[in-house]
Amino acid sequence: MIFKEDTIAATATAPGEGGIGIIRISGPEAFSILEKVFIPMRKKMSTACAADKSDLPAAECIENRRMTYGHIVDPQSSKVIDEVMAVRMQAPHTYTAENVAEIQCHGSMVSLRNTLALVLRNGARLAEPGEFTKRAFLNGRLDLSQAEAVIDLIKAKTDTGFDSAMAQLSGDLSLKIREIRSVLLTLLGDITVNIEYPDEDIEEMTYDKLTKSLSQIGDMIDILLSTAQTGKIIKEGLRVSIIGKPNVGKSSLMNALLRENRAIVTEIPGTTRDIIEETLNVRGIPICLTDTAGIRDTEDKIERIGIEKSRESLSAADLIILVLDGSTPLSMEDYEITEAVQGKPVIVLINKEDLGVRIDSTKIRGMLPQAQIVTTAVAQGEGLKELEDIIEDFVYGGTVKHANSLLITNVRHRDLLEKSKSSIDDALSAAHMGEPLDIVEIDAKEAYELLGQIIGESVAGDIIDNVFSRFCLGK
Ligand SMILES: Nc1nc2c(ncn2[C@@H]2O[C@H](COP(=O)(O)OP(=O)(O)OP(=O)(O)O)[C@@H](O)[C@H]2O)c(=O)[nH]1
Ligand SMILES: [Mg+2]
Repeated sequence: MIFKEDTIAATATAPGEGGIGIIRISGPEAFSILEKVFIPMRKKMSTACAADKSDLPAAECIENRRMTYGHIVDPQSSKVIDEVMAVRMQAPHTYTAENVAEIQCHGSMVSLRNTLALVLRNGARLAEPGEFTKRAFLNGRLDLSQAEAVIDLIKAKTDTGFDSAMAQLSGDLSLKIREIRSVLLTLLGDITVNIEYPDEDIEEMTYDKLTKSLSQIGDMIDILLSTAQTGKIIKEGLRVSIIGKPNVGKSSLMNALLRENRAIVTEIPGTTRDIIEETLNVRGIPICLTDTAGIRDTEDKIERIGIEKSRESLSAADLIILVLDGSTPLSMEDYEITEAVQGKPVIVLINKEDLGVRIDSTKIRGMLPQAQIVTTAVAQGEGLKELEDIIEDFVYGGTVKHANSLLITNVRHRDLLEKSKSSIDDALSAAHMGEPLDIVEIDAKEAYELLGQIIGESVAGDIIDNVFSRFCLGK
């Protein structure tokens, strides 16, 4: 890990036009660079620049953490680049824990480009993606899992995703990891004392105590891991595919869930011939919803290609909604599709309830024991709430929602938790077999190291570089 003590700068706002655009500068030269390129409106300055002190260096007219009005001026050509507000923030109480200056320009690409170029010409280096947050980590203001939460926060698509990232940023995950590590550390200490000083008058480490303590640690890791499936869905979205034979109401369902007329709906079987994909938010769960062509035997070349795509979408889905026309008895086509979803997570919709139900749900339950069954009339908006309840239940797996918004959403964290759990399991089976303490100790130590990597203790430089390379510029 190379930590260069230089001064970095970048545009912190998203590229494009906007009301304002911000240039951020961090490092030892941040203030002196600001002083070179920014001329505050001194005449209007009051207390900070008392009496007639117009000879004062610009920086002294800019109070710490106070927005100051002025102009960005090229010191070489004296050309005015933009009219701005600037602020300087004294280390260590800043985002990076270094001296930070920020310039609020007009949100024009030209102004931002020219201001940044000027800042770079006057001593700053262009920041790498994520470098500001990386400095916050290297300066000890955030641990690694908190720094990673910043990316998730920026990229969150739903309130739930945002809440979970906020929980991680505020240190909830770090706290849990430190808690597990401290229990483990106590155990490691007991083991060491028993190995090194067996004759001393100390509490003996029995195998019973050892296995109890290891199981307790394993359970703590498992509780965190149990949120990983939900966490993945909250972060990446749930892929839901609507399938069924033609004319059962698949596109009507998509439109009803989206609350807009996205897909064409007609009484003609075979209306949808291609895959239609849309993203939506069901109670904070990001969903990638696919409406497909009705599956049936057909001579139509285009429809056949569409049906092939329907089958592909079916195998890629996390959850399938199988729609049936409840007003007619099950047909051969329904049986075939039911066969295709065997063993997969599926919700069966018995639709068109308003026309009378002629499908026996016990028959469906017999064919698809894993399925949840809902009766709906999607054209009338009937049964949608129940459907959303089932989707929500599927994602949260019946576990208490919101009580603890901390979810394992990061693959790196999940990976390390799984590895540390398996080391604890190894230690546990060694203990069960009555292996010598130092054998148990090796695996327990391994778990301690792995958990440390989640929060960035005992972590190699290349992993850190990898984490921060995924940030956007200016963050
Ligand atoms: N009575 C009643 N009609 C419905 C209901 N849902 C859909 N329909 C009607 O059923 C017909 C077919 O609906 P679509 O949503 O196009 O069906 P689809 O499954 O997408 O059909 P394909 O795209 O051809 O596979 C339309 O005339 C809808 O208005 C319902 O709950 N009740
Ligand atoms: Mg359709």
